[in-house]
Amino acid sequence: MYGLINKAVEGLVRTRFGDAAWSRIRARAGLPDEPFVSMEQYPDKTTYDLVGAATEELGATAEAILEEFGRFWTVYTAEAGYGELMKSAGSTLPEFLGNLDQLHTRVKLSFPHLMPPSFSVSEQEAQALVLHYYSERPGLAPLVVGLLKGLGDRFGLEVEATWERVDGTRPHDRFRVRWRAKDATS
Ligand code: 1MF
Repeated sequence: MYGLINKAVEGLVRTRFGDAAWSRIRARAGLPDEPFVSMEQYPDKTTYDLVGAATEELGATAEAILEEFGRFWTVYTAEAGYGELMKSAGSTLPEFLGNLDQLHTRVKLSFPHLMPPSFSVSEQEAQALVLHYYSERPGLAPLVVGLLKGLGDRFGLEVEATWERVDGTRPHDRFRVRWRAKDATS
């Protein structure tokens, strides 16, 4: 994956747990003490190893770390030069989710090695929908839960999401997403 992903993991760990925690996680993942380069390609294994090392150092589950990362990513990318990209995808949660494939098509025009997942929306209601997530990369459904919650933060919504694996001709993860406006006090 593009180094931007690993930089974001580093940013999350450093801001939430400090520089020392990051040093230990990086070392435990067997990675050299060198900065990640956003536009360079890294093996997916690098990212998975970082998540694995973080579970051990922080005593948290991979699911919890992936979810936290997903939430962080929506803010991180908006601040790391992709604010316009995020804006262009929509100003409501359902609109944004319906535009995710277009968003990735746009990124891939500039960064052709992108291996984007694919999303589609079904069963849309006033405050609920079903999101289908197709990815070449295994095990990342909890990350998508975090992305949904991060988008909720972005749009002032409290988001609940449950997911299940769907087998068949096109295996994927299916999320039942529900939201309501966050009240002003929370
Ligand atoms: O293949 C990739 O490197 C890759 C990287 C990031 C593929 C997808 C993504 C984004 N995606 C990550 C989790 C899913 C992984 C998977 O199933 O394969 C999150 C998608 C997403 C969902 C909800 C809301 C927002 C989302 O992302 C917005 C986004 C997506 C891509 C980028 C930025 C924001 C992006 C921009 C530039 C990139 C790479 C990704 O590459 C760079 C970066 C800096 C300099 C040069 C190239």
